[in-house]
Amino acid sequence: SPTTITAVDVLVTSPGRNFVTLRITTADGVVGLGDATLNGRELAVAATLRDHIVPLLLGQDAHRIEDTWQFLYRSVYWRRGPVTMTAIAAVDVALWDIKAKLAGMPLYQLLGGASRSGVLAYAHASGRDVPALLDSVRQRIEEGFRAIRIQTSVPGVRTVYGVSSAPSPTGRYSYEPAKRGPLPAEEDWDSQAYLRHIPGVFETVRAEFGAELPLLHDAHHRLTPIQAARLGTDLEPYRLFWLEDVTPAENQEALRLVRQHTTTPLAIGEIFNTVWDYQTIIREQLIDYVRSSVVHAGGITGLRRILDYAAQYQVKSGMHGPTDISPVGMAAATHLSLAIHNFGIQEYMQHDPITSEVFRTSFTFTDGLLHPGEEPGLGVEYDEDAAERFPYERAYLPFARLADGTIHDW
Ligand code: GCO
Ligand code: MG
Repeated sequence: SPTTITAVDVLVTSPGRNFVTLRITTADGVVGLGDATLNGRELAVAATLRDHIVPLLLGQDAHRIEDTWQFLYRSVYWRRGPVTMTAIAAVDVALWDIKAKLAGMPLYQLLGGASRSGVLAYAHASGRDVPALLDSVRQRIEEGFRAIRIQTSVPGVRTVYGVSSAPSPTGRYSYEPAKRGPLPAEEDWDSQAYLRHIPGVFETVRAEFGAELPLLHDAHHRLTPIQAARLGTDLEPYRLFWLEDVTPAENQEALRLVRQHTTTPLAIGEIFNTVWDYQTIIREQLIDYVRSSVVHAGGITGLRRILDYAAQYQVKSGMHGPTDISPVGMAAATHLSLAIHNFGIQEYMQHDPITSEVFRTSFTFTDGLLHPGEEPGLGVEYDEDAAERFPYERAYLPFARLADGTIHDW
């Protein structure tokens, strides 16, 4: 039939950073793209797709999205996990791209149509000291952002998550955690120094930019429950939009203690991959925002299931959108964010300009809002010739040690 899958390609490229893309082609020549990028473990997903999943897709009907999702989820037997769920996500998104192209509609139309005029996006601002941070916030506001994530250095700590140390080759002063090279970079950490420093930073940012600007912060899984409760309480005067990943992600119960102590809204889940990771924290209303991306939580199909569950408990979306979500993943996020009812906010870290030599996108960013555009499907094209100019380079995320050498959560 015309919608039979006749080719599936796993494409690895590194325009500015590594990306894995799945390309599915039907007998009629309709092409769908899915993002399969798992930062620092890219080739594991590429191998799962190439060696195990591609043979299962050839000859199948591209229209059967739900059945394909269930087949890939249940037939693996070893369910869940980031590698499997990222691979499933890439297939799922590529099939949605094909279905929307065949329908002649932008994907958000198939997902129920627009629920809003645009998708509120937040940017990253960071600085090695407070004046540099304030400059970074100003720059983001000038770029049009209406919500800003604040990360800053901590006195006495050499390198801190979320703070850029140097401008990129293209001049953009942005933070990129994955470092090319044979070994991961070692960073250091001191939770007490961090807890002492951060509230004053937010006090200064609020004093400078006023009460209305939505401010976010990411604690990147580093605190114990009682430390997280302290931070949430200390930040209450500054009315954060959210405080993200305060405790390590494995322990859902940890958030009970945090929640008892603070009204600072909580977000978690960028490293979760199924609804089961959220079971307790959504049912007990321990969080306010779901951080999962389309890419790491089983695609449009997987993430929509999580968000429908979340909606029953007034929990909203806050999809992960760092540079390690490729333009394909960002496009999918924008379509889904436009369509769902319980949208909260969308992270938009912005790719290095060189990335657009490979990925041609049609989503737009205007006055603080993302819009997926009106191209049929996802609205992303992959330039294979350009991609070949940027071969894969091994890159690792950093890890952290305390002053006495103990490994800490990064
Ligand atoms: C975020 C994230 C990222 C991650 C990165 C790891 O909130 O955007 O925490 O910065 O660290 O995606 O690959
Ligand atoms: Mg985060």
